[in-house]
Amino acid sequence: LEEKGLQEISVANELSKLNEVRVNFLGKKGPITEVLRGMRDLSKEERPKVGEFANKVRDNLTSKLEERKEELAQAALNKKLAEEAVDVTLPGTPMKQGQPHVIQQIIDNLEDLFLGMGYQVVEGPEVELDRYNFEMLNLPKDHPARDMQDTFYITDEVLMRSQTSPVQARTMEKHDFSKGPLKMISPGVVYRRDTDDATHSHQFHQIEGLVIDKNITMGDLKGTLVTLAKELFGDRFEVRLRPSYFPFTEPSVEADVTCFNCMGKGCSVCKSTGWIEVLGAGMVHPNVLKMAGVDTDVYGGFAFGLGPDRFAMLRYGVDDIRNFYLNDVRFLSQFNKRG
Ligand code: FA5
Repeated sequence: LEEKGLQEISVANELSKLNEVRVNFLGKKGPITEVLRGMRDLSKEERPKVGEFANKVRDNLTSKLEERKEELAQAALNKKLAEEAVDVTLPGTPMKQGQPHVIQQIIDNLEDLFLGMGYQVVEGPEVELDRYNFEMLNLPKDHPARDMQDTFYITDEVLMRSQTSPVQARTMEKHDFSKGPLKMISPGVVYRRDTDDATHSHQFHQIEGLVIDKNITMGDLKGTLVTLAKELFGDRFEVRLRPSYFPFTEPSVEADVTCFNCMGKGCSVCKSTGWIEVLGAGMVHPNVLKMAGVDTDVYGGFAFGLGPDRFAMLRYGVDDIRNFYLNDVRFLSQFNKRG
């Protein structure tokens, strides 16, 4: 019986089979239990001998069962580990990589350029006070030029900024000129009640630029704008400065770049002018400097505000600004620098 039990234990190759063997041999209805139960019919002399023998067989089978159980558990674990092993030499599954939005790429590019020229990058709030968005920029409450930027008002005094120029006013006000000149750019989102069309969006980006120092001239402004245009477009496009009007600069200019769509011939994108307006600029108005507490006998400066959305259109030949805001990955992934 013992031998048969041991034999069955050694060939049981699954835990369930092993359990069957245990029930068959050691269970309540098994032969060993039966022998132990039959002891009362034995004589006094036989009882201890048979008892001892039966117990030995039971203990032996029990310990072998335990051993085999361990073995099977170990084998199952080994099998599982082998199955789950990762073959590190197999090629991986390619993962789609995201990238900054194309307009952010233009902003990053310009930030790098201006940081290299010693400018600092400053951010300002999108929900702005009328005071910074208009008043400190030489646009008192009833100034007719406020109509140039149709603005989303939240209350009489609070609005969605219509330009990044309020960051100029905020930064000038805080700057300590005894520590050196002020050179800053400020990228960000601005809002206007403009009707959306191919070149206008009600929410778009601007980058403000401001330099305040001694002996700043219009020549410094022009040099800076040409450097900027060359960086983004290379020599393919022409830049022209046109006299313009902004309440916060005097004199003021607007810069146009050759229309990418018709290369200057005139088409629907540029409304037949051959040019696309990309920025406004000028020499900072003395009133603006004075309101920010800058000594106009010593300091002067230039400022510009450009539209990265329009720059992105020009650089990549995108004929409708609204494409940038639809968030269609098929469109946006064309501008994946990582390929
Ligand atoms: C301004 O906003 C002035 N703050 C710029 C400035 C700064 C002038 C400092 C002088 C000194 P303007 O309204 O022209 O100016 O807008 C500047 C640029 O923003 C435009 O040249 C154009 O590129 C872009 N822009 C204006 N309106 C829209 C619009 N609705 N959608 C997309 N881009 C726009």
